[in-house]
Order: sequence, then C-alpha cells, then structure tokens
Amino acid sequence: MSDHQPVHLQEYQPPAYQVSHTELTFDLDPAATRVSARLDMTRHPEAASDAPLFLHGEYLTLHSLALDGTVLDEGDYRLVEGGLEIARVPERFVLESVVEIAPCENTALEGLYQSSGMYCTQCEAEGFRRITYYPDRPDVMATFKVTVIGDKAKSPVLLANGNPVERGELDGGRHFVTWEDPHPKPSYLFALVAGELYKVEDGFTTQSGRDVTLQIWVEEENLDKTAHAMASLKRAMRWDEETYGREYDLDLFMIVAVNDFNMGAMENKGLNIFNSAAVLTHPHTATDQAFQRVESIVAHEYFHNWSGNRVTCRDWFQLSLKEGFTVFRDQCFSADVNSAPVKRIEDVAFFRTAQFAEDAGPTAHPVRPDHYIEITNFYTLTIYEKGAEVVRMLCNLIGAEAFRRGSDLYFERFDGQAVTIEDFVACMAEVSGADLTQFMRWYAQAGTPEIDAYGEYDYVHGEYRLTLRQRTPATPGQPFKKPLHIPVRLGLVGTKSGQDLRLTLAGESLGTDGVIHLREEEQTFVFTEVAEAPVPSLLRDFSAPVKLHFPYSREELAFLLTHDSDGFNRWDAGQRLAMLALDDLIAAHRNGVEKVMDSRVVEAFRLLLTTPMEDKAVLAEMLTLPSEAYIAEQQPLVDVDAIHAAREFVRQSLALALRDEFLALYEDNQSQEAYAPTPEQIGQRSVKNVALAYLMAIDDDQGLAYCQAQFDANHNMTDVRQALTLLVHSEHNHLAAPALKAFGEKWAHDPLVMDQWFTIQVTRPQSDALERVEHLMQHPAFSLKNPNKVRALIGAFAQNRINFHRLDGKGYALLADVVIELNRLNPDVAARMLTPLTRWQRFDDARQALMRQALERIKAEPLSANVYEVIEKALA
Ligand code: 0A1
Ligand code: ZN
Repeated sequence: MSDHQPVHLQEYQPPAYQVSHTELTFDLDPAATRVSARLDMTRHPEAASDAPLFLHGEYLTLHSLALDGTVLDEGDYRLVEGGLEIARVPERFVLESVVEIAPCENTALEGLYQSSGMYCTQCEAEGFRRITYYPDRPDVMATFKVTVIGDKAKSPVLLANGNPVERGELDGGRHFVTWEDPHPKPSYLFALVAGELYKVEDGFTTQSGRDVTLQIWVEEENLDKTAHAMASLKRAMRWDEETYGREYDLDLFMIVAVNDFNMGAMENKGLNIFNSAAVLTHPHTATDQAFQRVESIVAHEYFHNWSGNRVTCRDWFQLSLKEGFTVFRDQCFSADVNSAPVKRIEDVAFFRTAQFAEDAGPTAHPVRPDHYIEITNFYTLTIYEKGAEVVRMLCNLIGAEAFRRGSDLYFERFDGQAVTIEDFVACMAEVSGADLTQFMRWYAQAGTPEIDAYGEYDYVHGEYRLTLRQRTPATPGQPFKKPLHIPVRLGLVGTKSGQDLRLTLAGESLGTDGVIHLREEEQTFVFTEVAEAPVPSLLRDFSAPVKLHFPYSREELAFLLTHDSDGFNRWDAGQRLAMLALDDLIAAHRNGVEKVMDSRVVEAFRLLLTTPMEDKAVLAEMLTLPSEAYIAEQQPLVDVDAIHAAREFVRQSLALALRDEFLALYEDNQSQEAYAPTPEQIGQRSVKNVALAYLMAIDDDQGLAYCQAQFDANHNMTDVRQALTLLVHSEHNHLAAPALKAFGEKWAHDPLVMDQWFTIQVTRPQSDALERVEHLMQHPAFSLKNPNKVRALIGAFAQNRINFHRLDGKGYALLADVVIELNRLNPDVAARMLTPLTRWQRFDDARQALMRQALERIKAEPLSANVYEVIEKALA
C-alpha cells in the first residue's frame, strides 16, 4: 500500500511551457535560505492554449508568486502533490516566485544542502525542485543568471555555473557574486557552491587558441591533494579535442570537492561538484587505485560537457544516452593514457561480477528502462556500464572512423537539444549505412545473453565448424526474449603452430582476428582452409556483454593462456582454468571430500611467474584468482562457505608450491623511486603486492617480515594499505592491533584515510568482523549522514561474504537496521545499501528465509520512494 506511482516511457509528452531564461537570487542561510526566481516562459507551439502550467516543487515554503508583475493569491494557483499548478497562463509570460528552504536540514543531499559547513547543490536527476518551483525536466533548457548572496566571513567564496559577471558588498557583513551561463541548460545541471574554500588554479589553451582558466576548490587542508586531478583534467581536455574534436566552451572550468556526496561526481555546467574521494589524492593518503579512479572520474565529468550537457537527454529513460556514451569515452581515455589491456581486464572483471549480478536479480532492467518509480534508483551498472558496452559494440560494428563521423554528426545535429537514444543510434546508422534495427534490442531487453558454443575440426576438409546458440534468460516483466545481434570477435589458434590461423568464412577472408555476427538463435559458421586443428579464442576483448560457454579442456585453456594473441583472452583463459579447479574444490568441500589441488593450475602459474612479462600490471591480473563474488556468479546456488574455503585452498596451495617464485617476485619488484602514479610504477607495485598476499596466505616468516617492514617503511598509501590489510586479515593480532592503532591515530584528521581504515577492518575474514562493524559505528569518525562513511563501513562489510552471510542472520539484521535509519536520512543511499539483500534467491533456504525476514522488516516501515521501489521488486 503506497502512493508511489511509476512513470512510463510511453507516456512521454513534450513540456507545455518552455523556459527561455532563468534568473535566480539565493540569500543564503543554513535554516532559511531565500530563493527568488524569475522565469521567462513561452507556451510550446503545439500545446493547447488552455494548457495549465505545472511547476515541480518539493520541500519548499512558498512566500510569493507573481505572473507578469501581478501578485497571485491562493485562488490563482493550486499547491498539488509534487508542485504547483496555475490553470491559465498567457502564451508568453514572466513568472516570479520567492521560496524558503533549509539547507541545514537536508540530509538527503539532493537540492541545496550543507557539507562541512559549506553550501552545495546536487540537482540531477530531480533535485532542482527542492530549490525552487520549476519545470524540472531535462527537455526544458534555459540560460541562467544567478546571484548568490552570503555571509562574507563564512562564505567568502560564492560560485555558480558559467562566468562571474558582477560582485559587490552588502550591508550586515554580506556580499554577492552574479554568474551568467550563456549555454541553455536543463535544471539538473544547475550548481551553486558557497563557503570557505581555497583554490588551485591552472590554465589550458584549446585547439582553437582560447585560454581557459581551470580551478579546483577545496578546504584549506586539502590544497596539496589536487595536483593529480588537475593534470588529469588537462589530459582529458586534450584527449577530447584529439579523439572527438570536442573543445571546451566557457572561459572557466571549476571543480569543487565536497565531503558529503551521494555519488562520485556531477557534471554541472562549468562547475563540476565532486565527492572529495573522487578528486583528492596524495601519495601518502591515496592508493594507486584511487589515483586511477580520480583520473577516470575527472575525465568522465569533463567529457559530459559535450555528451550530456551540450546534447542532453529528452527524459530520464534516455539516461544511458549520456551515461553509456560517457563511460565508453572515459574508458577509452583511461586505456589510452594507461595500460590498455589492464584497463579492459579490470573493467570486464568488475562488469561480469557486479552488472551480471544486477541483470540476474530482481532489479534487472534494460539499458533503456520503460518505467520507474524513482529515477535515482536507475543510476545503475546497467545504465552506465552495460550502456558503455553497447556503445563499444556500436563502435566496433561500424568501425572507429565511422563512429567518429557519427559522433560528429550527433553533436552537430543536436547541439543545444534534449534527445533520445534513437537519435544517437540513427547518426551511427546514417554515417555507416549499417542496419542497426536488430541492434536496438540491446537497449530494450534486460538480462545477460548466454551463448553456448561448440566447435568441430574436420581434418579431411580442413574445416572448422563453430556453432553458436544464444538465449537470454527471462527477467522481471520480460518473460520472452528475442535474439540479439551479437558481435563475436575471435581467432583460431593453431595447436601445432601456436599462431592465429587465417580465417576464411564463406569464401571471404577475415584476417587472423575477425568478427562474426550472431543474429539468429542458432548459427553455424564454417571456416574453410583451416590447415591444422585449432583452439578457438572466442569473444576476444569481451566483444559483447554476454556469458560465453565453450567446453574447453584444461589443456586447451593452458594452451590459450600462453598462446592467445589477444591479451584479454589470455587472462580470461587463466580465469576459466582457475574456475574449473575451483568448481571441483567447491564440490569437494560440499561433499566433505579431501581437497586436492589441480597441478595444471600450479604449472600454469609457475610458467607465468618464470616467464618475463613486459606489462607487470597484466601479470598481476593474471596472478589474481576470480573473486568470491565472481565465483558466486558462476554457481547455480551460492554456497558462501564452500566458495571461500575453495578459494583459500587454491591461494594457499599456490603459495606453498610457488613460495620461492613469489618471494623472488616480491624482492625483484622493490623500487626506490619517488612515488608517481605511472603505469610502470603501478604495475610494479601491483605485482609486488600480489606476491606479498600469497606469502601472507601461508604464514611465511619471510613474507610476514616483509609485510611488517613494508608497513613500517611508510612509503606510499598503496604499499601501506596493502601491508596493513594483510596484517589485519591474518591471524597475527599482536602485529595487526598496534599497526591499526598507529594508523588510526596518525590519520584521525583525514576522513578519506579513515574510510580506508574502516574498510580494512570490516573486510577481514575472521568471525569477529560483524562485532567490529558494531563497534566502529560508535567511532567518532563514523557518521550515518556521510555516504562515504556508510560505504566504507557498512557497504564494505556487506561485501565480506562469509561474514555478511552469517548463518545467525546478524549480518542481514545489521544491514536492515542501517537501511531503516538511512531511509529517513538519505533515501538514495538507503536504496543502494539494500542491494545485497535483494539477491536472496541465489542462496540456500536458511539464508533465503533470513534475508527475506530482513526485507520484510524494512517493508513494514514508512518508506521513501527509493527504498519502496527496491523492496517491492525484491519481494515480488
Ligand atoms: N551524472 C553523474 C552522476 C550523478 C547522478 C546522481 C547524483 O545525485 C543523485 C549525483 C551524480 C555522473 O554520471 O557522473
Ligand atoms: Zn556520468
């Protein structure tokens, strides 16, 4: 029972009234900010002349409303659910309103709120309606002029989108700055920041010779943590010019770091607002991973200036239009400036774990959903990451050169407009002549397609017959699926030569590395002139977001691991080989049979460890076993304990058998260089730290000494964090406890380091993890109001599989308690934290019952739309 109603794509109507220009004045006060708005409005030519005017508005106290200068009284308008309505308005008019809002009470972190004493905004998707009455939808685009008035002492810095055009002093210790943004934008790209902020400034000259001022605004103590973000920004600006011909379009580009933020960052026009975790780095406080994340998020938000801002979404069903495309762009950027194969491996490993799980669960939805209750729930791995995979397939299908022409056409044709996914795909079809009709199903069908592949070599005719059969499992609301157009990149690796064989298909040569197009439910591809028996290397570089099953033998996988010319598939062969061994061990554990390590895996690892490899980051990936979460994804029914036991057994067996090799790898990859987040250094640290983890898995004395020494050396956070993690996750409490204490005291002043300190403790495999969570929730550095803290402590614990899934149900109960509290404070974060509980169908009966019980307990509360929607789906 609830009044949370879904919105449907089918019901889209263009807005009856447009805003051409918006003027806002903010008189800032924590409990009573006054927002005055002046909107120049026009009726849509196709709207009826008696179409009422509806403006969104939530959590607003209306002070006054005037139409063309005439004050309206309560008979002239109606306050309705979610906004206000005026029955009749002229064709063109000016609407003025004054409202009051309370940023200090805003714990949802949507609209105007306070973070560490400063004011900031988050308007995507529907936060602007918490600031003023407005047609808060992306297809209403206006130019903005914004005046921010604040206390001179508390808010010396007053920022908004665009360029500052006027500033001055006011009575009572107050001052103001006026900003103008000449580019029409939807309300979701509005931003305002005010507070005691400090800037680091730099410059960039665009390809056409315009000088742009770049500023990163932070709290004073973080001034030394901006260099990497600034360098990343400049690289991204150059890359977008070189790769997409896209130039920045204002004189000023600002980034602000805030401590309380629901997501990673936000692409507001000219004024990007970042979660401090997504922008601040320092060798002593941030790991290599954090450095790389900052680089990619800075680039992502910058790239939105074109893919999102200049061309935006018609409605929120089109969210992946900007997000899928922009993630694809940031992935390509990171691949270009770092190690490309490692970037792909990392992205796919994450994708196959987390997005596959989403696509297989009760909240599965297409890349373009057709209905939602709360759009905030749809900022998902499917919209972002699967959306990016779909754009990548498009690019590969038509070729990079056509893709560039298609994107040029898209940006030119739709500049300043709010458009749809069809508009984007139509540009790609137009420039390439490709028929993308069937391809569009990727946007409409949820669920991960599975391909069963089978191959046969005919010695007599020198033919290789490859049969592929596709099926997409049913997902909620979509019982039947149609076949998709799936590009399968492949090679045939000769078992004698170890080389890629030439591919000839229906008389046509595909070179040695080609793409076949699976469009039917089942198709057989006959390769001719195949001189020797091959092992097929399928789905190279993960050419489509599918699960591919092929009955590889372990020998064939070991062969691909060393001979495949595709780096991604070499890695994947190793993962498949490890999975086969893990499957046996999971079965052994369940049946109470003694576990025996597969010597083929040991020998494959020995070969990896003894063969020099250029890209050390790739080696680190190849030496890393599939995660427990990924292994779980592969099982029909998740046995949490068996998976953990099997994986630990493999880790320990490998470490015991290859102890000397791991030791040598560790010793050979020490570096005295000053820290730099370069691909070479990162690769070296990764491989060294993987080796250390193996040594710590078997309690090796030398390994332990190295681990302690690495912690004490205190060289950089990557090494320190790894050492501390390994100590805390070991049984050596007498070493772990003082190290944790020292670390916690040293970094008590730095929230981002304390987040890591929390995570390290609650991810330990020992059975006291849950008690540690309970204890740490009382720690002065913890707060349920700060999303980073919630993620670092509660979110991280929910990833600690053996402990979260404790059979006494305490892990689930703890999460439910947190969700119930967050449902009141911050519905967006509450709904996200709920995710692990929604996957109950995957577990055994006892756990299913406990997880459902936790969900039912949440359901009994008065729920926000966010949590309501997720709970309804989870319990449907
Ligand atoms: N557009 C941003 C993501 C974002 C979405 C919603 C937010 O608040 C509820 C914040 C950020 C991006 O893709 O980076
Ligand atoms: Zn984005």
